[in-house]
Amino acid sequence: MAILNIRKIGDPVLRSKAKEVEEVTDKTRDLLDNMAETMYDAPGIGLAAPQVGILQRVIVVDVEDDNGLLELINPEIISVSEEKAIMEEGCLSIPEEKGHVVRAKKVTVRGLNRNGKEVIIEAEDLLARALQHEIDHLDGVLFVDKLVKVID
Ligand code: GNR
Ligand code: NI
Repeated sequence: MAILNIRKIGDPVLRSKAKEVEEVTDKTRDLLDNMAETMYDAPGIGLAAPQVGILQRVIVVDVEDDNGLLELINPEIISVSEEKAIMEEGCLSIPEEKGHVVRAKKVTVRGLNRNGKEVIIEAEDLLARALQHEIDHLDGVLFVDKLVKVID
């Protein structure tokens, strides 16, 4: 395993669209392992492959709930709640910056696990937040694109 270099804002890879993984292979599983190690080392609650310079649709998330480490390949949001939530976000690729973002409170995500098997994740609150944040990274979208003003 290896800790990968996390790309920072200004690096064009963070603004590029990641490609679908056509076949889940040992290389995909190596990437997942290295991404998880990098996320835990950072530490962070999620990481998307473009953040380590790899334009593939691969994410890892661990919000320290019962799901433990979630590894998703080609993740897609297949439904979102009408109910929204506002939360302060940060991003390992944008150190020092934090800001409030409005997102769906609940999402359903479909993707492939490390064995290439389809999985469906029903998520709310912090897990839903992290999944939406990571899936945005796959499309070159960063939380700073979505900031809202709050009156504190
Ligand atoms: O570690 C992270 N924390 C976080 C907090 C609120 C909303 C989203 C996140 S994701 C972030 C790690 C990261 O940058 N993933 O892309
Ligand atoms: Ni991020």
